[in-house]
Formats: sequence, structure tokens, C-alpha cells
Amino acid sequence: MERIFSGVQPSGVLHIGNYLGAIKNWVNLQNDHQCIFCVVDLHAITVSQDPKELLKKTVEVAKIYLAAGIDPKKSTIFVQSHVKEHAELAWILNTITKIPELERMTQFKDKAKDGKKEASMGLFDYPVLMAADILLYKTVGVPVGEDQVQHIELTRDLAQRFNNKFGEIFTVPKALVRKEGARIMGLDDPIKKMSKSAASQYNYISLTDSPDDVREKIKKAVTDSGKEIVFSQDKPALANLLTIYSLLGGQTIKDIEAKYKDKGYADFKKDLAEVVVEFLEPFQEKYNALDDNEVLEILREGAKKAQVIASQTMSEVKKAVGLIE
Ligand code: ATP
Ligand code: LTN
Repeated sequence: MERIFSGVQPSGVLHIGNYLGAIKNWVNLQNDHQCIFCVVDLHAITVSQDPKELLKKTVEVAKIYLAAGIDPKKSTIFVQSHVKEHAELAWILNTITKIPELERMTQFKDKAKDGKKEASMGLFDYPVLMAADILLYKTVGVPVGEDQVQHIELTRDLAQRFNNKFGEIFTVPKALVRKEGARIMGLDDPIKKMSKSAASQYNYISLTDSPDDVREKIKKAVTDSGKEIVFSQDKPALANLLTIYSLLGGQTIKDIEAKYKDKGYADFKKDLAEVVVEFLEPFQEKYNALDDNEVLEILREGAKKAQVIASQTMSEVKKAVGLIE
């Protein structure tokens, strides 16, 4: 079976963009692939995190994986910092990465926008650690949202460069990006992607939001000028809301447009809120029923399984590079 690897940072509460862009796809893949899903805590600390909150969020992200339908009997779930080989391989890949390759990364440019002086080396090096995550497991496919494609291109370049220099060790992975939902936009700003580290909570609908929060956030969501409910590129706010409605409600955009032909934004938004609430309810029921200690046990077992593969790859890498084991 082809191997799949992906991860999410425990940098905030996951939102419907993370679910629709990435995790939903993971759930489908686990039936016919060997899947490894990681909570990437070492990536989260590339920007400042409160230590107590980080611990809490790491367990929360794992619970979200489980509540979304990731089955630990089929897939390996673990925490990145539990498998030390991730940091070890990142160091070796650093030695074949060129500085301009990292300077080009749009995520770095976005996150360091308040001034490169304040950005850490870790933030700059983030894509190399991500390449290490993927290459350690000889991954074939990486299911992610659109914003991560540039990082996967770099991962492919590094794999090829390493293989040319030291011998064929790494598999060259490909990004698996869904056609729809790969880029859910912010509710308060439809030009930027929905982000869990956004300044305002009105940017996103988190997977743990209460029904009243959802209703309020959708009511406040910005809309475009005009009255008609139609999907169009020059109505980015409405296009985003229609996409969310379609993916969470299981109806085509065409059907939704027909349904609101003679109605306005108020009716549309009211119903959209109920579609989101209906999706979240069973999800949150499963989430709330999970026991933290059992989840920690799943993560420890997952790390043991991941480590077997990671240490095998690391030994091959060390031998190839000329490091004594
Ligand atoms: P942050 O804003 O804190 O950097 P994030 O919300 O972008 O976080 P990540 O942990 O970086 O979340 O991403 C987890 C997964 O969710 C990735 O595969 C990413 O591509 C996907 N993703 C993130 N935001 C969106 C979005 N708005 N639409 C679709 N997919 C998304
Ligand atoms: N950078 C990713 C998170 C991430 C990841 C990975 C995704 C870290 N390592 C490996 C896929 C494969 C993000 O979503 N921001």
C-alpha cells in the first residue's frame, strides 16, 4: 500500500478550513493507503507558544483527528517531537538547502511580515523540517490544502538533490490537493485564507464552536454587493460561503443557487448556519466523549510504530552521508 503522511500544527483550535482542506481527505485515504498522521508540535513552536497551552492543544488536535474519523487501527497517529529522527533529518537536509529557496517561501514571507528581524531561524527553516517529516517515511502522497503545495515542491527538490548526491534513498512525494475546499477563505476577509492564528475569532469557525457561536459568526460574515445568491469569482465572500454550504451540506452549488433564487442573503446565511451546526454536532459529541489518557496512549503507541520506520530511514541516510552510527 502506498504511504501517506500529513500533519497539522497545534497552534490553535482547528477550523472548518483545516477539516475541508485536509482532514476530510485523510479519512477517505485511510482505507486503501498506509496512513501516518502527525501533530507537528515542533512546527508550532516556530512562532511563540504558551507552554501550557501547547500541551493542551497538542492533545486537542489528536482528539480532532480521532473525532473526524481517523481510526488508530488503520492509521498511525503520533506527536512529531516524540520521534527524534524528524529533527535529526531536518539538520541533514539543511546542509543541502540553499538560503534563497527558503527566502522564496510565501508562508515565511506572510508570517515574517512584521519584520524579518523578529522572525526566528525556526520559522525560516520550517519547510526543511516539513520535508524531513515527509521524507523520513518514504511518503508517496501528502494530502494538504493549497497553501502547502509550495513546501511540497521544495520537499521534492530536496529528495531529488539528496538522491543524486548520495544514492536513491528517498521517495519523491506528491501533493494531494482536493479540487474543492483546498482554500477556504476567512469569514471576515475573503481575500485571505481562513487561519487558526488569525487575529479575530470572526475569521474562522472552529470545530469546537458552539451552535450560537456559529450562528453569530455566519451572521457577521462579510458579503459582497448585490442581492443574488450566485457563485462568481468577483463575489469572493459569497463564493466562499457557497463552497462551505456545498461541502458540509452535501449539495451542489447549482442546487443551492436554485434554492435561493428568489431569496436574499439573510435566508441563505440563516440556513448555512444550520448546515454548519448539523455537521458540527455529531463531530463534537465524539470529541467530547474522548478520554485524554486514552488519547495519550494512542499517541505513544503511534510514536513507537512511526519510530521503527523513521530509524530505519535515518540509518540509511547516515550511511549514505558518511556519518558513523
Ligand atoms: P496557521 O494559520 O496557524 O498557520 P492553519 O490554520 O493554516 O494554521 P495549518 O496547521 O497550517 O493550519 O494547516 C493544517 C492543514 O490545513 C494543512 O494541510 C493546510 O493546508 C490546511 N489548511 C489550512 N488552512 C486552510 C484553509 N483555509 N482552507 C483549506 N485548507 C486549509
Ligand atoms: N506545514 C503544514 C503542517 C505540516 C505538514 C507536514 C503537512 C508539517 N509537516 C508534513 C504535511 C506533511 C501546515 O499545514 N501548515
